[in-house]
Amino acid sequence: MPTPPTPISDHTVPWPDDVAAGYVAKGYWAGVPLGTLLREVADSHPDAPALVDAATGVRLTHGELAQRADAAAARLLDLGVSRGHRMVVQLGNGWEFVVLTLACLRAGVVPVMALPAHRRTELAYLARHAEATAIAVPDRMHDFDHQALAHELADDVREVTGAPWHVLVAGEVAPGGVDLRVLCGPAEDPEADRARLDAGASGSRDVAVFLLSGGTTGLPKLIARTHDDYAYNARRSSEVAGIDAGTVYLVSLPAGHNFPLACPGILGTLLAGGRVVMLPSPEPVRAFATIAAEGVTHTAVVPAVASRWLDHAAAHGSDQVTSLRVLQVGGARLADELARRVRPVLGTTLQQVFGMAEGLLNYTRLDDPEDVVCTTQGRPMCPDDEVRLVDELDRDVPDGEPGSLLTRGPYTPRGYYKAAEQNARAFTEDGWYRSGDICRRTPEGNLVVEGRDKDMINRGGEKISAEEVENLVYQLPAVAQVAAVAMPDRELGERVCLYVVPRPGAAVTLEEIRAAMQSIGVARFKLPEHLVLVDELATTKVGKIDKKALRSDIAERLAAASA
Ligand code: OOB
Repeated sequence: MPTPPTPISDHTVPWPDDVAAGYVAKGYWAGVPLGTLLREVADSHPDAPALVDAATGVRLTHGELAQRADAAAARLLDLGVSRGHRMVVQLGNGWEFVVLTLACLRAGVVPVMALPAHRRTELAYLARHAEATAIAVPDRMHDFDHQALAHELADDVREVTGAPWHVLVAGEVAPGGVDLRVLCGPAEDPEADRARLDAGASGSRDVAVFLLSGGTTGLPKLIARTHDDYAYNARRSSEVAGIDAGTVYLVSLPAGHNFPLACPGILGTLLAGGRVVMLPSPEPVRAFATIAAEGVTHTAVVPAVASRWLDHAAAHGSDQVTSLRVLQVGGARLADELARRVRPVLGTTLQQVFGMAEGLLNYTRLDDPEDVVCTTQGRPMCPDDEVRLVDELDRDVPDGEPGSLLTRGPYTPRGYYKAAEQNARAFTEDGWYRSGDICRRTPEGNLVVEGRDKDMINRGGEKISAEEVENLVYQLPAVAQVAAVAMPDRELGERVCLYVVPRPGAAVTLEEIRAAMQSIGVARFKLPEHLVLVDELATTKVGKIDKKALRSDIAERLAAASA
């Protein structure tokens, strides 16, 4: 049986022992792997509905879901994909995503949560960096042949792992692939599967999933979330969002994002015995129809989607969404004016969520005064979340002043996976994560996100590293110098704007840059949407490109153009 070259624990940064002991003593870390916790829920509610795939009509009870997850886990073991192995998961929002994720948690296979938008550059990097031995993809999605790309990665990945590369496909399976729907199909011998998986269960301190960082560096970093910390993340989020066995939670954001996966998302809802409804996109007509048909009580969206839903309800009424009790909005700053429309227009309670795949989650509480809900991004969910707001020299700023947010806590790992160099910058020596968000604390202790000091572009909740885009654009011979900056946008909050200094005598257009990036194969949301050609780029006193100046320059140009 092939063994991946490196055990995950060789490259993770654990919490210090005394700190970990404190988290156990306080009950945050339950000492039970997520797969086992989910299995136990199914034992207590076997006949309760657990999963609905709104696109295909597939419906599973908690008992059926748990049995299928165990069966799929056992089939993975039979394939040679086993505890400690890594699998890139790039699936749409269908039932297979849930069964496979649970199967991985049961088998101790660590899913690397890729996004459907990722292309060759991102997938090859993730698979190599994680030393993955398997990938799960749809056959095609949005006219892209994911299956073909998954096979094309084989040589690239095997160069690193030296192990077979398994391509699991949801849909029409080409030769050489494994049929994911068969793998995730009904169990043949549930008791035997269960005994086998219980016997080989993960340790609770083992890594359960790899999440992707929003990213400020050239390549995305992997965040190793352990069973203990991620189970707490999901369970405590459920409490704060009012999730219980009667909850019907709609997933319409990409399911591999931390927000719909575990804040409380899929895992938090299943752990509470509730029902998860999977929908491929948050487009309002289908989303509203699904909310009405399934009696959805909770869902999570980004501000750009909230805005579309508000417009849709304002135009067509809110009769279809009367079951919706909590609308969580996060991933990017929600404008106060939009927030104030949620209750009157949709008739539902707004919960703002300021979170990060690295850990820390802030929520407004369901019983907070309307003013707090509409003008703040909430407060940490755990009493032992530590948050500091600091100046450039890491000194705490006075209360009420904006500062850069640093955090530690029971579900915020102390470092990225296999990234010693970045860790030295992104974490302080005593383990605080530098989120790069500039926040202010209100007198009641809520946080208001006022900006950021990290080089990232937040396009409607999709995080784009400026450095990653710049590295790609530097591959064009006509480009002498490039800077990627956020430009303000009504619909998405921000979009990618490029400032380029062309080489003498060379010309370059936005279309050429986009075409070049697409031919390399990168996620579409990273493509620049505006180009400004300049003779030189302003620099700061220390000789770095002055991004702040560029951000105000593009904002001024746009304002002048629309005046
Ligand atoms: C969520 O996670 P990521 O990892 O995609 O992005 C984290 C970053 C934060 O550092 C912050 O810059 C921004 O996204 N952000 C917000 C925000 N929520 C996230 N900025 C302003 N207001 C908010 N409410 O985006 C994420 C993870 C879990 C739950 C919700 C969102």
